[in-house]
Amino acid sequence: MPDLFIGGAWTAALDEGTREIRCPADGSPVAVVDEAGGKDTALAIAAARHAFDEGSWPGTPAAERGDLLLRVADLLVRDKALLARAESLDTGKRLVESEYDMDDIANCFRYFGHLAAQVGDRVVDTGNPDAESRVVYEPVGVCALITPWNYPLLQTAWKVAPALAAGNTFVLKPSELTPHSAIHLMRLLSEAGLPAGVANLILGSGPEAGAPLADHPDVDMVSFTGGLQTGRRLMATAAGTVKKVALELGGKNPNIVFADADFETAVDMALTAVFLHSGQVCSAGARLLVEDSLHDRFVDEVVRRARLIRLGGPFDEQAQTGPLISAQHLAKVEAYVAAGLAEGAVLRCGGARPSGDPALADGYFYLPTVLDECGAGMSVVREESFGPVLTVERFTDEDDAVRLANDTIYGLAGAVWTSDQERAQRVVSRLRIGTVWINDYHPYVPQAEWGGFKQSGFGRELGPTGLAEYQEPKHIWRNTSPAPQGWFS
Ligand code: TXE
Repeated sequence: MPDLFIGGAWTAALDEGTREIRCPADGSPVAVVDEAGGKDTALAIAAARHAFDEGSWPGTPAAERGDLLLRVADLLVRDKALLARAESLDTGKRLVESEYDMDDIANCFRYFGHLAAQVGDRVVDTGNPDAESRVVYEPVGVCALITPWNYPLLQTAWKVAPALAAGNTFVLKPSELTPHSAIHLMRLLSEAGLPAGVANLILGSGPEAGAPLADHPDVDMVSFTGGLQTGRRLMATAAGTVKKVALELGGKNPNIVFADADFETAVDMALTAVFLHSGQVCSAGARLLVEDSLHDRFVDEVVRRARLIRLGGPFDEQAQTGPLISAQHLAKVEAYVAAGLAEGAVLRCGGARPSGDPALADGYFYLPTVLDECGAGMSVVREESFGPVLTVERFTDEDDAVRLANDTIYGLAGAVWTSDQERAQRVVSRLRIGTVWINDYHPYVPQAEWGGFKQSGFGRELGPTGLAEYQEPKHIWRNTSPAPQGWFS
């Protein structure tokens, strides 16, 4: 069966292009999927435009749209095992992590399903007895949703669920490396009763299948999660037609540990912060900032435990984390570590591909790596390596910690570890980042906004603002006693 989904029909690429997907954990073939080009993307945009301009979905009562999302949530739960397996084969991620993701994805659909019905008109008090004024929230139109490979269906759900809740139609372009959960989502949306043309799926490379989405005059909005360079390019392209743009471009997230932090928990979570999913997490705590007096003891323990982390494929139940997504990405991570060492960082552990375990030989594995004595000027500190690489910097006091934490072009997430709650609040209020954890790392809920300050992007996903991204407010004024004003008489 073909893999592109356009106007409610499964279709192959016009030029018959295909791509082979291989599992990053061992290189084994997963499937061959259709690979769209620009002409396929144009067809998908036309289908979404038609469904928006002529179809019933934008005018469907919000509560009914919400009910459909709740049905999708139930279908996601029903197909959790199948979806988790597909996602693990595409990403190499441990099956158990994919299973957690599927629960989060169903919750995301459930959250926006309920929220859809709660957003009503806003009556404005004008102080004028002869006027009624209200603001209604309409869908933006045709949305291009471009998503990455690290949390394929999760990132997709954060866009698809609010876009549908608000009454939009869309063209989804997932990462060319991880298409399978998106394909299955299209099936579930149809099964739940979504009208043809509302959801369209294009598979293919960014430059070929994705770029036309930012350019096309019939697309009203682009929501993108991915790398900074691609985000900059998309934003520049979208300017040509003044599209609405939302960007989530990753981070270089500080994990700040004061000497009075709970040692055991802070060490444990410093590992989770950076090594979860081998660092391929936009909010990864890749910059460890440790108070000087705690530095040696803390880093020794982090290094001791990092050496014990077991790597393995999706179905290895002993594995604690998996491979990187591709050979190209592995090479990028290696280059960052090499640059860090050349610039004076001290390698405490890792810094190499694993050797000696035949089960890892054909995958894109990289050992958990700790680089100590790093400085803010190093490229491995400033740029997103997006791998299992922890850089360590020391700080002297609160001001120094805040200065180092904010010394980055990014501003997505970060954490503060201290037993002094007043200090925690002071530091949090000075951090220029979108999500801050106090004595924790990584939790998020669909009810709370997610997104970045500075070059981590703009716009928010999740929470009420995550729905508002996909709405256009329209002010309607009604003069209840029309009469000439005589301004020009
Ligand atoms: O991302 P790209 P890549 C960061 C991370 C990583 C780097 C590059 O640092 O090493 O980005 O990863 C589509 N027009 N993040 O190359 O290229 C592409 O097909 C339209 C952070 O994988 O940004 C895919 O669907 N679309 C991040 C999506 O953009 C284009 C998650 C993301 O790919 C396009 C992933 C174009 N011209 C990587 N070029 C996060 N924020 O979580 C590419 N794409």
